[in-house]
Amino acid sequence: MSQGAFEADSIETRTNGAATAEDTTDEESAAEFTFDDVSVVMGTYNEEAAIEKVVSDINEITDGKAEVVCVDGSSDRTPEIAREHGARVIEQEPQGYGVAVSAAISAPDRPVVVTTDCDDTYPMEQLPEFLEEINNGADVVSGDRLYHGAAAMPGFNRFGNQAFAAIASVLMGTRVHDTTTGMRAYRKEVIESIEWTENTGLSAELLIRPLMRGYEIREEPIAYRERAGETKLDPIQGGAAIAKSIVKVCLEERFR
Ligand SMILES: Nc1nc2c(ncn2[C@@H]2O[C@H](COP(=O)(O)OP(=O)(O)OP(=O)(O)O)[C@@H](O)[C@H]2O)c(=O)[nH]1
Ligand SMILES: [Mg+2]
Repeated sequence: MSQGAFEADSIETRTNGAATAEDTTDEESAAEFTFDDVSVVMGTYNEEAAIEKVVSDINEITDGKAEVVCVDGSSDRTPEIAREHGARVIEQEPQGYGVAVSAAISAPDRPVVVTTDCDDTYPMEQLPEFLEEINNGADVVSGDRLYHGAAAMPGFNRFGNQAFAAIASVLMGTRVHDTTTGMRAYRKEVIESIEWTENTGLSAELLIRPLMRGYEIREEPIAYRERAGETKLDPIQGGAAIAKSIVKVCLEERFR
């Protein structure tokens, strides 16, 4: 967030202050997207405890209009349950978060892609706010779990996520508050214009590269719930991989 760059109509949403579609008279940019234009995508790896709730929430909030895509590496009933609830399932050997999410964001043809985790931590009830921010000119809307304190997040993870945001902010020269969130909305053009390289660090990369290329990024405060089912991330190994990705990606973007 650059100095004094708050949205006029909202004191909560934080923006990096880049030029927005609102600033242009381009007719295509001004078109309003609806949930018929949205795909909600996720990696799913043995998420039997959460898959039904997550897909049902999306169907309910979007009136069944948003497409749901799961890139699945499960050995449990996750893919069957996903299909029963109308999701499109793409099967893939489990190779980590970023490999799954990378395939998931590339799969849809729709112009707006939303990522989430399949663990019921993210508030699908806030999907309308994410779409509204896209319609108001954001290229990327990034859910900020830390704004409301993220009490449901384990303390170690909360500290790590604050540290990642601080490091990325210093390296980018722009204040961001949550670089590792799983819930974001992207204009598909942004995804198509950038090559992604990271695995565990993909979430941070998906924020840093667009921001450093001048896309309009807005952080939207979100509620964050306790995870259903087992975590797939080792906090020490995963944390080290994320820190390394942040430094690497920031330096690559700085010197490209
Ligand atoms: N297909 C696939 N999905 C994966 C893989 N690893 C993680 N996921 C999914 O990616 C999402 C994020 O993983 P999480 O375990 O929630 O990781 P996290 O959010 O960093 O950790 P928590 O804070 O414990 O939720 C979940 O929906 C996982 O099921 C994988 O190797 N393959
Ligand atoms: Mg998660």
